[in-house]
This record gives sequence, structure tokens and C-alpha cells, in this order.
Amino acid sequence: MTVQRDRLRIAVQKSGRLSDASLVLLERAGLSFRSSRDRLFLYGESMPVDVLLVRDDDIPGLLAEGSCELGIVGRNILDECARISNVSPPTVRAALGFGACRLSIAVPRDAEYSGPGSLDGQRIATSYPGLLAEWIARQGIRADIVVLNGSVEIAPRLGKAEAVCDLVSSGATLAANQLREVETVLESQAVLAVTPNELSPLLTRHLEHLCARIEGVQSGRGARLLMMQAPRSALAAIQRLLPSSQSTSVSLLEGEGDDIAVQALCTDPLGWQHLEQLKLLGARRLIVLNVEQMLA
Ligand code: PRT
Ligand code: ZN
Repeated sequence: MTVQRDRLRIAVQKSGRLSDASLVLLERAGLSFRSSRDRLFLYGESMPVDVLLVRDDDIPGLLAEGSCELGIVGRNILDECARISNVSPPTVRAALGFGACRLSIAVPRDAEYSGPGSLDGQRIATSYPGLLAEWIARQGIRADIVVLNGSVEIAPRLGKAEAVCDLVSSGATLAANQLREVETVLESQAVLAVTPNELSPLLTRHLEHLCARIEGVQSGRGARLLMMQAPRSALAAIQRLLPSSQSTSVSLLEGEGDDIAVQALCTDPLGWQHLEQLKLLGARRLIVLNVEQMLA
């Protein structure tokens, strides 16, 4: 199936943990939008890209049926969908660095647990039967899966299961339910997912354009541009000191003898101690700027 629209569509979660960060990411990629009255559709004014606001669970299906070309969704949803439904799975273009969580197995705080074998013959409650079944098979144990669509963490107290398999981020929900995390089934975060369908050349161009911008926002995240002046003799020591500096450019300073201007892009955190050490090496006029965007 080839999609014939001339505007690209990206699906994001309407209201939930990924909603705000998804829209902020799109805004940082240069997309501005006008909202429809029902807030289910955002018309992109600055690019030929519209946003569908939907439930996160619907995103893999929308990508497969060709209603949208891109989606921002948790890897947990994509991976589960790939195991339990027969829609063609989307591909993952980029991990987005927010919505981090893990799908974990937890048992009552006082239950004995000495490894996956302790779950043999037990019931495990979950909303992720596909991922859990695969994990159980990998461990070579037998356990019954009790599928629940919500409030998984109270299943042991209700006598419905001996263990749970649920998403965890801070661990506070497990602790509040007297549960102890014992195994990680999947590490997850929000990802940029791409339709498995073939696209027209026009939509492919729009898609590549938006993905390049999103990747540009991603690679700029946390990066700093460090600028300083220094004696040329200190250059080698300065380069040794800079954390993960990807590129350092050096220029001569007109009328300043042997002094140089140095610019370095740093992708690791840059602390006061780095600046103070640079000063000890003779650097001065140090400036650190946050990087908003990068395009290779
Ligand atoms: O309405 P819709 O279907 O769109 O939303 P939803 O209610 O299904 O999803 P939502 O908004 O809760 O989560 C969206 C996505 O955020 C998930 O698919 C994950 O990829 C990601 N995410 C990150 C989380 C969590 N962290 C998380 N902590 N999703 C759910 N939780 C829940 C978890 O299920 C448990 O109930 O939070 C509780 C545990 O949190 P802690 O901090 O107490 O450990
Ligand atoms: Zn959902």
C-alpha cells in the first residue's frame, strides 16, 4: 500500500506521560501547529506535517494501516504489539531520551525469591502478556499469565496472582503495594517509530526532513559549546582536559601574540572544576553555551 497524502502525519499520545515531552520535541524541531476544536488533530503551520493526538496503544496500528507515517510511543507498546498482534511492526528510527521505565517482575516483599526458578508454577499478573510469555520461555520455566488491563499491582493482594509484571519508573507504586522488584523484562523509553508501509517520494522527503530535525534536537541535547582564549602552548593540555570534546576548532587572535581562540563542542557534562582547571592552564574569557540544535 502506498500512501497518497501530501502532508506527513505524526501520531503522539493525546494525554499521558509522553504527551508534553512529545510536543516539546516537535516544537524544538521547528514545528508550530494550530489546534483543531476537538484537540485530536494539530495542523502544522511551519512544515507540511500534522499531528494526530491519540491513545498510545493505538499508535502501532495507525502506523501499520497508513493513517500516519511517524509516531512517538514507548518501546514497551511497540514490542508488545509486535508479539500479540499480526499488524506489520513499525521500525524504530531513534530513541528519544524521555519516558524511561522498565517492565519488571515483582513479588510480595516477604516472598522468597532466588531467581526465575522461584516463579515456576506461579501466576504472574500483567498487561504485557506477549513480552512476559517470551521472557518465561527464555527462562525455561512454566508460569501462568493472568492478563489484567489495569491495577496490576494489587493482583497479589486480591489473590489473583503470586507475582506481577508491570512498568516501573521510580518504584514508588511497587513499594506502596508491598512488592519487591526482582527481574527486568524490558528497558523502555519513548522512541520515534516509522510506518512499515512504502511512502510516495514526497512523503519520504517530508519524513526525512522531520527525522533529520528531530535527530538534530536529540544530538544537541546536553551538548555545550565552550569558547575561550588561551596561549597556544596550552592547547594540547586543554584538549586532554575537555570531556568528550567531539571537535575543537582553533583560530589565531589578531594582534594578541601567540594567543589562540578555542571552540570546543562538549557532549559530556561540563562542570565548574573543568573551567577552573582551564583557567589554571592559562585560558581566559571562558564562555559556555547550551546547544539548541545541531545538523551534521
Ligand atoms: O491513555 P493512554 O492509553 O494514551 O495512556 P496510558 O495510561 O496507557 O499510558 P501512560 O500515560 O501511563 O504511559 C505512557 C507511556 O509512558 C508508557 O507506555 C511507558 O512507555 C511510559 N512510562 C514511563 C510509564 C511509566 N514511566 C510509568 N511509571 N508508563 C506507566 N507507568 C506506570 C506503571 O504502569 C505503574 O502503574 O506508573 C506506575 C509506576 O510508576 P512508579 O514511578 O511508581 O514506579
Ligand atoms: Zn495506553
